[in-house]
Amino acid sequence: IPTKEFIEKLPKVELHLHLEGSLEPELMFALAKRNGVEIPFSSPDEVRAAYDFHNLQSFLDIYYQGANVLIQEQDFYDLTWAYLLRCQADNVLHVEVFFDPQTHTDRGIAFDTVIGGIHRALEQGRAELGITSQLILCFLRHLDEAAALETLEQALPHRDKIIGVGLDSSEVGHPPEKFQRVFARALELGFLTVAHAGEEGPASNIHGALELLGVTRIDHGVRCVDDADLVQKLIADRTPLTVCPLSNTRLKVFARMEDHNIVELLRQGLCVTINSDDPAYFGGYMNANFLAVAKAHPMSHVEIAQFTLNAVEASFISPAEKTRLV
Ligand code: ES4
Ligand code: ZN
Repeated sequence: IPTKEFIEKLPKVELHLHLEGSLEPELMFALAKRNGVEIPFSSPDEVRAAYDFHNLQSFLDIYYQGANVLIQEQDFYDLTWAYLLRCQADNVLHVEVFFDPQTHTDRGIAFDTVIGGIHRALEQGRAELGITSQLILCFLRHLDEAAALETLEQALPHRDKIIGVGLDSSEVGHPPEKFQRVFARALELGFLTVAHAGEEGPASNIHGALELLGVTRIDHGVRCVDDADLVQKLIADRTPLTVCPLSNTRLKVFARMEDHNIVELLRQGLCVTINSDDPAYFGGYMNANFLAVAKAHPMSHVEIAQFTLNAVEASFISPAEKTRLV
């Protein structure tokens, strides 16, 4: 049985991480003070105590509230840099990270401020830590498609910094078909596409994301098991699923890690990967997610390493760059 040391030393690639979800309570407090933003907590521990979620929406409400402390370009830099240092600690060599511009532009923060700080930290991570990265812009699916189209327009001056677009926030009630036009436009512009699907929503959202949004990767996707034909198609096409184990147990997608289907999906031949989603809110970065899965599901060393091989296969890096990682 693989040891903690094996998991810690295993090279890793993270493909499902919301930068706003890496905001640790300590940094939230420091930024609230620096920016004069009121937060309804008196200590970082009090913030942590409030992280008791019963579903996706109860988390999202607190996650959007936490993001209110991010105001200046330096704040977005500090957030991203802190995440990259955690990547270094967990032996994560490459990351493809999400950001939610609408969470900030809707509060009057300029798109340029958000991406400026994030990009500066990612470049420093490449130069000083040797961590390569890509940036994925996510549209908030609880907002309308016109707002997503407007956000895509704001991204165009930064086309060179963004590899793709994604879809996140409340899945139930906001299916992929709502965003068909904005994804078609993004594809025309040469962006890759991904979408959260089959996290809390039905397997039909996975099908919809693939057929209507042209996605090359599914974020979460664990509810694919409700549709046997879909599972066969995902296996045949090697469609990657970016699964987030601690997120899924914290948000009650699965009651216990022992009930999680990730290892079963791996053994069926799906291209499943392990990711941390919103690590500051769900209790762990990459190593913690690997360890939680390995503890609940005895696996061989080869099976655990397969999660990394799958992530390299699923990543948006060039074939030449992939050889650096494997
Ligand atoms: C998210 Cl776990 C999750 N699901 C959907 N949208 C999100 N945004 C941030 N975390
Ligand atoms: Zn997510």
